[in-house]
Formats: sequence, C-alpha cells, structure tokens
Amino acid sequence: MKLFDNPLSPYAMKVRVTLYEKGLEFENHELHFHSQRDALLRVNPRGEVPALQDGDTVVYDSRVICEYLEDKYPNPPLTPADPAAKARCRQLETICDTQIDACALVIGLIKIFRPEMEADHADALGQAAATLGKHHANLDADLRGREYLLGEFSRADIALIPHLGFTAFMGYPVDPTYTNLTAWMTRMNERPSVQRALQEAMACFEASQAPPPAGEQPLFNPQNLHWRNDRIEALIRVGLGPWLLEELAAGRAFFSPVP
Ligand SMILES: N[C@@H](CCC(=O)N[C@@H](CS)C(=O)NCC(=O)O)C(=O)O
Repeated sequence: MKLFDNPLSPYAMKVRVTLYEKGLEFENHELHFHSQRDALLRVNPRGEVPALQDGDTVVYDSRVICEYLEDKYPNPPLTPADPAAKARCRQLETICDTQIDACALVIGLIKIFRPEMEADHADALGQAAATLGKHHANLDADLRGREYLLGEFSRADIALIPHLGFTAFMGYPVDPTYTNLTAWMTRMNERPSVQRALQEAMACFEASQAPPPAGEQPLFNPQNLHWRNDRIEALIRVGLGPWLLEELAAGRAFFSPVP
C-alpha cells in the first residue's frame, strides 16, 4: 500500500492512526512541495491529501479511505457493528471533518499561516475559538460516563484527535473543567498509534519552518492557499468572506480543479 499525504493534515493523521491501529504496513509518499502537486493530482483529482493506493485501487478522501480499510482489513474493528452506533460514529466523524476542522482552519490561518492577520482579524479568531469551545462542551457531555465517544474506541475518536491535538498546539487546549474530554485527551495521547502520528506531524511542522529548497514552494503555501467547502463557509461566518475575495483577486487563493 502507498500513502500519499503530508503529516500536517488532520485527515492524513486520521488515516495514519487507522493504519497503525490496524497494524498495516505502507509505503510513505510524503508530499511537501508545490512541485509534487502533479503527483498528488494523479491520485486525487481534487489535489488534496491524503490518498491511498492499494494495488490497482486508488482511494481519496480520508473518510472513504478509512471505510475502505475497514472493509478490506476488518480487524481490529474500528467501527461499531450495531447500526445505531455506526450511524453515530459516522455523525461524529462528519462533525470532526466539517465543523471542527473549519474552526481549526480559521485558527491555523491566523496563528500559523498568516500571523500578520491577527491585528486586523482578532474578532474572527475569537469567533472561531468560541465555536471550538462549544464543540468542546458538546464532546465533554458525549463522553460523560464513557472512556471513548461511543464507549468502545472507534473511528469517531480517531477523527477527533488530530483537530484537538492541533488546536491545543496552536494555543486553544481543552478547558480542564471539561474533565471528561480532558481525560479522553490523555487516554488518546497514550495510544502508540496517536503518539506515532503526532510525532510525525511535529517533525513535519519543524521541517516546514525552514525555508524550502531553492525554486520550491511549500505544498501548503501560506501565500497561495487552497480553499474548499466547509472551510469557506467558516471564513464567511467569522467575517473573512471579503478577505477571501481579495485573496482570490490577488492570486493568493485557489480552489480544487473541476472535472
Ligand atoms: N475531505 C478531505 C479533505 C482533505 C483536505 O482538506 N486536505 C487538505 C489538507 S488538510 C489539502 O490537501 N489541501 C490541499 C492544499 O492545501 O493544497 C479528506 O477527508 O481527506
């Protein structure tokens, strides 16, 4: 199996943790630079990481990849068998992939990619952080009396940890008064699969702080960012819609290719 990804992506981390939990070997094809974009487009026409190649099968979108892995390599199971629990697992994964990711992205935009924005857009940052706080409260309530989101460890937990790990790293940790969610974070961070993927993400972050090689641009280029669906809605909600239009007009933002 070949994994095409960049460890800084929360979706890449979701897939890596899934592969590690299942004990599956894979060839690592990390993509770090703009010059590797053509290679990425060959495995995902949307030009997003992660993508997985298993023999002749190419799968992209983290959720589709994780479902493929679950179907093909069912042990250990990471989705519940009971239909209601399975639906809840998918529901939680969707909330992580769309709404929580969108909060994390606005925070990452201002704290990591474009720190010069903070002076003029502190309110947008505050709104994203407040929405993240509401998710923390909901998740804490979901975890009352449970070790994991569905009782047993599942893909819902795997989908959540990258976002909460990254937002904590950016200065927005879970409030310790949310004792259920805090205990869950500790439990998750003790899992070898999560430790390994987090170390890989941190190593990638450190490397990304050095200037790229001559003639290269980073794949996630702060001066030309790739925008899509829920992340665009999140920008508009926090008042950054006009900013995005200016970025597009200036050639500092782009969308996925259309078929
Ligand atoms: N729905 C996709 C989303 C993947 C995604 O948004 N990947 C981002 C990184 S977090 C990406 O590759 N963006 C391309 C870019 O920034 O050029 C999934 O679950 O895999």
